Amino acid sequence: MFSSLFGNKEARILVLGLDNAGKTTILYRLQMGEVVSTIPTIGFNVETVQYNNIKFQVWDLGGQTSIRPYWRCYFPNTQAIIYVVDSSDTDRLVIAKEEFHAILEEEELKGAVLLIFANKQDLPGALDDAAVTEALELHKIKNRQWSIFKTSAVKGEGLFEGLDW
Ligand SMILES: Nc1nc2c(ncn2[C@@H]2O[C@H](COP(=O)(O)OP(=O)(O)OP(=O)(O)O)[C@@H](O)[C@H]2O)c(=O)[nH]1
Ligand SMILES: [Mg+2]
Repeated sequence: MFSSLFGNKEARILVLGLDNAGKTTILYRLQMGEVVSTIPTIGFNVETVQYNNIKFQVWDLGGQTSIRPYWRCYFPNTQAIIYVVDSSDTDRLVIAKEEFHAILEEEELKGAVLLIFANKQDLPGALDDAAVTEALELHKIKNRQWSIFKTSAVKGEGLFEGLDW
């Protein structure tokens, strides 16, 4: 009753992207406000992030090639995807694009809004949001809500702007 009176909402968010993109770093930056040292995620991490009257249940899944097929186990009931890209890893942007467009085809995710983080903006040579938009072919997205933000998980920049959206 309390939450219905005061408008507390809950949202289930999946954080996806290639290995080393910064997903786990982003999760703990959002949750604790700190940079934690990470190891490659085998499986998942899940944390609740309370922000602006919304309780975000944030699922961070491992991004290595061999475990990407398991992402789909987490698709049901997802309101939003945060797709994290290492903007400095230009060699793998094509793979990042292919994985992203495969996600767009998923029936269970048809209703999910799409928030893209062009992460690692602090690194020299990182592509900006316009270049990542181009590389991921975001303009091909039809009838979906999407937005892209420049982020640096290590500096703590851009992440909450994305959540605000
Ligand atoms: N310079 C810089 N490094 C970052 C940033 N975000 C993450 N990293 C680093 O990138 C490496 C990988 O970060 P993780 O958060 O473990 O990556 P992940 O996407 O969870 O990787 P998997 O669990 O293997 O899917 C770590 O060394 C992080 O410290 C960033 O914004 N800038
Ligand atoms: Mg991880």
